Amino acid sequence: MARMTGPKPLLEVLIASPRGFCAGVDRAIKIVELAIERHGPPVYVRHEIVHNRTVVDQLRGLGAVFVEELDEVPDGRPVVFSAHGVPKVVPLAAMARGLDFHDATCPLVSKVHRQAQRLLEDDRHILFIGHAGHPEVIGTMGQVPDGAISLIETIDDVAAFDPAGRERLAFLTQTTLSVDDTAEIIAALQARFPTIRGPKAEDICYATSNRQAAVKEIAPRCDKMLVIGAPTSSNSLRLVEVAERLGVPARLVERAADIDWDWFGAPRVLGITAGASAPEVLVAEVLEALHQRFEVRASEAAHIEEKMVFKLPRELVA
Ligand code: 10D
Ligand code: SF4
Repeated sequence: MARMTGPKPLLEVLIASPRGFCAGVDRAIKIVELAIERHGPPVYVRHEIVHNRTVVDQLRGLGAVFVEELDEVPDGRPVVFSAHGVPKVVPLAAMARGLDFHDATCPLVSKVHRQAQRLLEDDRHILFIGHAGHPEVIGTMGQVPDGAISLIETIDDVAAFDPAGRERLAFLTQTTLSVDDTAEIIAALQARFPTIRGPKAEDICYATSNRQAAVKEIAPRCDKMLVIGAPTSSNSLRLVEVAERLGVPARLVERAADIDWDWFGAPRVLGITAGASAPEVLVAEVLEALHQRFEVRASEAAHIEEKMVFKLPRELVA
């Protein structure tokens, strides 16, 4: 859309609440900051601490060095494991090398890791519902030996799964999935394997489901929606899907500069939300870009309350 010279068009903006940082992301970022205070820079971080470039750049400015594998961490330097979790071999390798490590795995991801361990001890084969290649999936599947767990991405995978005589089955899920898609996959699993065991409380975390519920609540009032988050961020991508399935054209933007104004056009009501790894400063930046082109009337909508806070690792607060 070309910039206006006359009076700016009116734009009502509904800002979803909750949006943005969850308790696990808050904790992971604090762990990196505290590790830098404690050890001095550089502190290595295995994988992006959370999937957001602004967060990563800020921590890099404080002295964090981001790497993908433990091999890239020099001897004698501390390393932080990202919020998405790591396969069991990673802390073992760090210990073998005598590295100081801090685990920023979200406690809700660690809970799934413990469930996987218990199911293994109970001699059950695990069907893990998640997206191939995602670090959380690699981390959780890496809690048990290769043959003890199978990845299920779609309903077709449920039909194609060959139990090969295994009767003792159980399922677990990635924490950041689509609530609706996952319910369908679980229903298909239960229909095909009536004795399959599931988690007591579902593994999709409170932050993922609340952010999706807030989008569902505001979408019927919106003509378009912007989701602030990275293309690598599973929970952010799911928010775009939720809006689009409700018939609201939605786009993922990392920051204001990514907004495609031709696509944006001139909606009457715009919804805005942010993934669990997107800082509030990016929401403010997007609002500022809208103010430059529109007469914006912004208000918060949905109002699902969140009070979750996670404790920091003892070694960093003692
Ligand atoms: O891709 P994602 O949604 O799993 O991660 P992101 O870093 O965007 O958000 C935080 C979620 C975590 C660490 C998974 F639980
Ligand atoms: Fe933890 Fe959920 Fe946040 Fe992931 S999205 S870090 S599981 S609270």
